[in-house]
Amino acid sequence: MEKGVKLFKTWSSPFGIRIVWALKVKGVQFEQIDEDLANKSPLLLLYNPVHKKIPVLVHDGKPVVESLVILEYIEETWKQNPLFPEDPLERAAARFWAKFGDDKVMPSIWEAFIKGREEEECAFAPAFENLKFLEEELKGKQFFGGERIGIVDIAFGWLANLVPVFEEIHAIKVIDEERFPSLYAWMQEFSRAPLIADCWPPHEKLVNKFRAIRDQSLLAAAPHA
Ligand SMILES: N[C@@H](CCC(=O)N[C@@H](CS)C(=O)NCC(=O)O)C(=O)O
Repeated sequence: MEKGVKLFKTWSSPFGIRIVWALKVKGVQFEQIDEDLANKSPLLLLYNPVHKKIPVLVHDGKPVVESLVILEYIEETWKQNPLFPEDPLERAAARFWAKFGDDKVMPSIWEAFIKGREEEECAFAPAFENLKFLEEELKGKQFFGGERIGIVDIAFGWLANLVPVFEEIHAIKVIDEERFPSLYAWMQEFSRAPLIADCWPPHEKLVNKFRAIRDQSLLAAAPHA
């Protein structure tokens, strides 16, 4: 059996970077394999035949897929530096917020980013409704996890990482200091935390990548003459 920990990811994936952050917080050594999703490797297809997506964590030759599931696996396998709270009710709440992020917050922001027009805030109205819940949840706390980074911070890390990219491309403010003061402060704290900042993808490279994705999508949606 192949020993060790391997992570199949891409340099820019918000799902992949969650796993990098969690392994770093736990202090687990791992090998990173950056996939080209236009030409997926035979190993990725072997390890994730159902979804054929990254991230995939391979531990001692056995794959674990789906980023939120991988985070749970990491927590159960490496007990040091816990990411989840101890209390069962608080653990349930953490799982709820992480799922809310992927089910509601992410699609609403992505939809507005891809389809909304530049400098047009109203495209983000459904996203603002979702972000209000996060603002409430964070009120009075440094991190979702309290005084230290926990599972919900890691699950929402993409907000801190990608929203500034989307804001630059759209020339608007989505997580505005006045509208979302707690979320805004959290974004600064989270992105500055050393373990997190160490593996932050370059902002300009992300802007170029996501601008190209948006341009391509707008072109495909445009009515043909
Ligand atoms: N729900 C999945 C989503 C993973 C995902 O969408 N990965 C993208 C990259 S960001 C992917 O591998 N896409 C390849 C494809 O759709 O063919 C998770 O949380 O792991």
